Formats: sequence, structure tokens, C-alpha cells
Amino acid sequence: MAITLYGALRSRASMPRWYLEEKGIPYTWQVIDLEAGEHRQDRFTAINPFGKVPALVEEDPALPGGRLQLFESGAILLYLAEQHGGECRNAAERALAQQWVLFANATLATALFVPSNREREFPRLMSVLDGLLAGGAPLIGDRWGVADCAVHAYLAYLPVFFPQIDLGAYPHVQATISATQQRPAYQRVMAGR
Ligand SMILES: N[C@@H](CCC(=O)N[C@@H](CS)C(=O)NCC(=O)O)C(=O)O
Repeated sequence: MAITLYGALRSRASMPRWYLEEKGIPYTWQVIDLEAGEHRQDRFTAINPFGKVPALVEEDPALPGGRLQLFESGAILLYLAEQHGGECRNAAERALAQQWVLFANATLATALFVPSNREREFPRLMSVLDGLLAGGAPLIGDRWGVADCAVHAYLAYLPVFFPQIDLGAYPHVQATISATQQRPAYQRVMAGR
């Protein structure tokens, strides 16, 4: 098996990269220079025709055709969790993982990054998340996993992209962000190594 993750620093590639690091899954990190337009060049659009990062390529004789090419951070995360992370062992576990990854990438991301949603939707989601995160337990089961990776990654974006947002009303969200920032695997990814 040989996994290559294509991405850029401070991009959504951080999510699957963090998962790979946490789980100790061997991979090659291939930086795509967005400023230089490398993501629009044939070599990369042959992997993701939409020219966006992250994208993943896995080569393994056991795969159909010996190779898998994937884009969309959520699809990459869910594949890694099932194929290499020991998660999603049955339909119910898979559905719960999908629920949280879709929540993170669709509902939470939209509340954060679409300015018109930030005022109404964001506080509503934060209040509920704050309650769910109290106690620090993983979102699914008793081990850190793909659901935590997806949701916590967005929460940890908050101080980076929106330092002006006051999180004082959400102490458990704040504690989750601090705990995430202290995880060695997260630090390695954020340091850009
Ligand atoms: N929904 C996609 C979003 C991918 C995306 O928009 N990636 C950005 C970087 S965070 C990108 O490649 N932007 C370059 C461009 O769109 O030209 C995912 O989660 O993978």
C-alpha cells in the first residue's frame, strides 16, 4: 500500500493529514502550490478534475485496477477511517461516522465560512456542540476517531481564521480547541512538517 496525500498548508488537507498522523498510517505528503496555480495543471487535474485540494492516491494491488484516486476531504477521511483506521466496522458505525463528517463539512463549515450564516446559525450550533463536548469524550465510542477529527478540526480553525469571535460562552468548545492544539499529531500537521 502506498498513500499520497496532495494538499497545501492551511487548507482542508489538514483534516485527512491529521487523521493519517494520529493513526500512524504511512503516507507521502505532496504539497500543491496553490499560489503558483499548480492545482490547475494537468498533472493535478488528472487526480482531481476540479483542481481542489485535498486529493488522495492509493496504490495497492488489492484495489480494483491497483489504484484509487479520491477528492473531497470528507470522502478521503471516511475511506481512511474504514480502510486503514479500524473504524466503520458495520453499517451503523459507518452511518455515524458519515453523520459527523457530513455535519462538519456541510453544516458546520457553512455556518462558519458563509458570512451571512455566521450571525444566526453559528451560535445555535456552538451551543449544542458545547453541551455535547462537555466531559471531553469522543463523539463516537470511546476512542478518538474520524468524527472527532472532522468536527474538532473546524473548531480549531476558529482562533486561526476568526480570532475576533468571542468563544467565552462555549467553555467546552474552548477546552476542545486547547486539547486539539496540544495533540502532537495535530501540532506536526500545523507546523507544516
Ligand atoms: N469541499 C472540498 C473543498 C476543497 C477546497 O475548496 N479546497 C480549497 C483549499 S481549502 C482549494 O483547493 N482551493 C483552490 C481553488 O478552488 O482554486 C473539500 O472538502 O475537499
